[in-house]
Amino acid sequence: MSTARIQSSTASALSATVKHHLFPNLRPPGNHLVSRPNIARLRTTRGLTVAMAAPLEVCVKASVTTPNKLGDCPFCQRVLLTLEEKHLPYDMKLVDLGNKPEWFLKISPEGKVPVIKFDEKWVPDSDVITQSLEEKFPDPPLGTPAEKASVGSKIFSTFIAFLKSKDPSDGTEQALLNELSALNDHIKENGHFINGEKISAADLSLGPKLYHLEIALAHYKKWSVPDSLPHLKSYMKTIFSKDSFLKTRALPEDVIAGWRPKVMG
Ligand SMILES: N[C@@H](CCC(=O)N[C@@H](CS)C(=O)NCC(=O)O)C(=O)O
Repeated sequence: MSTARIQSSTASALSATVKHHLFPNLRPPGNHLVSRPNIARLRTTRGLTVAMAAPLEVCVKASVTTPNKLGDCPFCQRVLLTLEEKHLPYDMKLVDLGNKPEWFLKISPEGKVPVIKFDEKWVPDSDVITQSLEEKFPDPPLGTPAEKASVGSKIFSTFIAFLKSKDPSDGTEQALLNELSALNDHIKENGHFINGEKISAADLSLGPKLYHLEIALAHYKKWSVPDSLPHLKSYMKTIFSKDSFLKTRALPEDVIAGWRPKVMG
């Protein structure tokens, strides 16, 4: 890896690397599943040479409201959250989905984000990407046990149906409330997160979707999660205030702009 490339890595990449260096129990990225370890050497300003993971390149949606900001794709945030929670350095490439550049369509023929580069190959789809990250970089483990992996999985589709609905008596609000209520009960019984005390992949998938739900329904429907679901409310607050979430969340104005076509449609 060239010095220029190392210098182009983000501050977040460096700080994540330093975390690895300071906490040796956090295994550095790269294990037997990685054919070419993603490791480089970095000479720090103090003259120390430390092992540094080469940042993983990841293409994500760009903001439509503010230049050089991350956009409102919940699948991209899911991948970024996974990278953050695993303390992996990454190099984010913002893609204007309204005017997709040629280089992007070459690596993502379907024109979708997120895509990530593993071993010189670009891989799409947040399900596939997060699963691969778990296999390649198992520490800290983020897997959700199979029996809990689908908790909350109908929330996004019921949220979209309610958001698009123009008929208050079509049952879409109740369908969403039923799903939210089931999640509230699950959190009440299981702990702070879907799999108990520790955050896991299911939370990292659901968190960005709940963030979209909160912003879009407040804006377009003047609707908010009822006080009768306190465990869900505190679950959302806990996830939304995590450093990893604050660092990777979309701007509320982008979330609002992103859902406008669906609401108007
Ligand atoms: N199943 C995919 C969905 C990805 C997806 O739908 N991404 C949207 C942005 S949120 C996209 O790239 N859309 C293409 C476009 O808007 O042209 C995943 O989980 O990664």
